[in-house]
Amino acid sequence: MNTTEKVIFEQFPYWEKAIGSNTASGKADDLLVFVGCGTSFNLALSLAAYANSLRRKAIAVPGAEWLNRPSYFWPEWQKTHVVALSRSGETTETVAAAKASRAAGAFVTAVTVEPESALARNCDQLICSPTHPDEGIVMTVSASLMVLLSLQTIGQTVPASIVASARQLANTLDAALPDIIKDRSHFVFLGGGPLFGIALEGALKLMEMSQLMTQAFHPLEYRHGPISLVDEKTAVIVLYSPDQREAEAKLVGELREKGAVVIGFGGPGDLELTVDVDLSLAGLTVLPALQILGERAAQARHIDTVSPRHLTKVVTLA
Ligand code: F1P
Repeated sequence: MNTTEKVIFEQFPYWEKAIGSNTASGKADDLLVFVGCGTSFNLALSLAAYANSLRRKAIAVPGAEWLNRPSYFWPEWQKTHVVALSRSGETTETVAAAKASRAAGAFVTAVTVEPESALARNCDQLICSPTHPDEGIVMTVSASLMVLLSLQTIGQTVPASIVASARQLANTLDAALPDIIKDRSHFVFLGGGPLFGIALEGALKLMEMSQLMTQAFHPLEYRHGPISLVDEKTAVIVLYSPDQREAEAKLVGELREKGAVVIGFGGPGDLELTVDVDLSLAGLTVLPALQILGERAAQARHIDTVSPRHLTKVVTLA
């Protein structure tokens, strides 16, 4: 077992420490702006959707965009509560966006696993929980932890039972891997609402780990052009939303007819996985399973995810 795989399966005690470690914060009428880069931006997208569903107004913006052209996203910078997500707390654009936001009068919360980082030193509120010491370049445990902590920050209760749900889901998918994705080289991740950011993260993870082309879409967007690429090389991972299950299952039927193999999280597919939490917790629950999917896809191609090509743990710009 390599270190990436070990860390993915050993993440749950860190979840247990983080559950209940922070509570809802911030003024309910301020616009929440979730900011991050890479994985942290994908998580931001999901968290903004969750916050809106809890009646906290929210948007998600990549670090460099919020730093360089905030007015294209929201006209009143100073009346915002910026939640800056960064595992390392050192990503140049995210740290600069946090500093600039504070200088403009915004309240800044940092969500990170590094309490001594530049981001931790440049925020009004620090939300932090330790991650697995062996976590490498590919972000796994800390991505889950930042979602968990941020959900609690927006007032979502995370029950202890989520650990068993997420572990079970990862193990059940893993039992079908790598066979279910054998000879598949085009991976498509579909998810709606708060699951869109998670679909993007599944796609980024698998791409970083396996160097395969991946894509992510809102489910019903997929018919509007992207479907032209589907063939026997395609694997589609569908993160079903309970309220859209019928429409999404219909799409899955069409994709299977065109040659795709489908892994359905919470709905039909060649493999149907039970997601035993509701939509409010589904994004967090599926993350470890998506991480192990990336790892198994990499192993099938004999790629070592401990040192992924062209990637570094932190992107710092001179
Ligand atoms: C963000 C990030 C990762 C990516 C890569 C470089 O880091 O872009 O998502 O996988 O390893 O860094 P951070 O700001 O969350 O530390």
